[in-house]
Amino acid sequence: ADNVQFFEGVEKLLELWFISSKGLKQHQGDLRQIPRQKWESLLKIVRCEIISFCRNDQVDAYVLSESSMFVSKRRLILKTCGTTTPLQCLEPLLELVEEYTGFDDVENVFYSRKNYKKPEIQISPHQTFEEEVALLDSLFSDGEAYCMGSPETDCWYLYTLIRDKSLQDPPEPDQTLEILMTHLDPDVMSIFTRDVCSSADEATVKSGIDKLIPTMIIDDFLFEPCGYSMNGISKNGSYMTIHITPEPEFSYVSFECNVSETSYDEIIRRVLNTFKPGKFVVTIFANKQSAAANCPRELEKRSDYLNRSGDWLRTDVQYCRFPNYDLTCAFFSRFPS
Ligand code: PUT
Repeated sequence: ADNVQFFEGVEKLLELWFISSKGLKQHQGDLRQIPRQKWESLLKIVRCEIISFCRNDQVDAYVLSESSMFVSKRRLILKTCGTTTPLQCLEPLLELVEEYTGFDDVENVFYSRKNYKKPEIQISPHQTFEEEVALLDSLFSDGEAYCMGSPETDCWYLYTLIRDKSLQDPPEPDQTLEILMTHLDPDVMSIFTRDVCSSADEATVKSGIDKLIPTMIIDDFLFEPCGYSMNGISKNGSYMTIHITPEPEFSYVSFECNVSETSYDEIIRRVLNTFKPGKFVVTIFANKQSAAANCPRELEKRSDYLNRSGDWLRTDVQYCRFPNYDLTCAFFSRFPS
């Protein structure tokens, strides 16, 4: 209907790893030393705010009015949707980090996003990837920009630093799985409305989100009149996060986690059976130290997902080898039955 106010669910995802030029071994700094009020001021620049918080010994997890933020010793993940402006906060963020933690260098940056549904409503520098890259290039000397898929239809953009080796020796294991879904099943999406569920917890259980990675402690939020966000954290420091824009005209769901698995096949199938998307893009990053080191290759070889809730065929795939990570980005569409 024409009276439905459009919302851009597609997130901008920024992941930064900090390091000290004096080496990490003796370094006492920790991003969690940055006071809450400083994060709040920074998030004002991004045009969002904190609405919920949970933590464990390894990671602080914030649910934001527009998605999520995870803060651990030297890694920051800021994922924001709508018309937020995360790259506007980058310069003040680097200053804040140095002031409170002593980290004086960035080991790596990953800035990524899917193509927006409505780029014209975004605020500078986020209207085009070229403008985003120009800002990132003004702060980092060794960044490269990539576009996977087709800019004419569905694509996924990435900016990352290309350095010969990790500054930390040996590098710590790291991996990330992301699934970005559109054209979702309207019956599933209705769960994430106040008409159908009266609490976030009800939506989490009814949809089966609580079963996707059962070891996660969940902090969830159901928006008024609709929309849903959750963060999950587990004792070993891994996280998951899901954000849902349920309106049928522009439905969008993102799933992300960094659990260490030798195969992501099972988690991907669970996510597909839970949300039943019409289309989705999967990205897997893994470094050589990770138990998931072979997962980017595994995804590269997968040409379909044939499941109880649908058959999806691959429409495009790209495999990239970076100095410290392998990455696969694969696009799938539901096969008409
Ligand atoms: N979103 C980027 C993930 C990179 C590896 N942790």
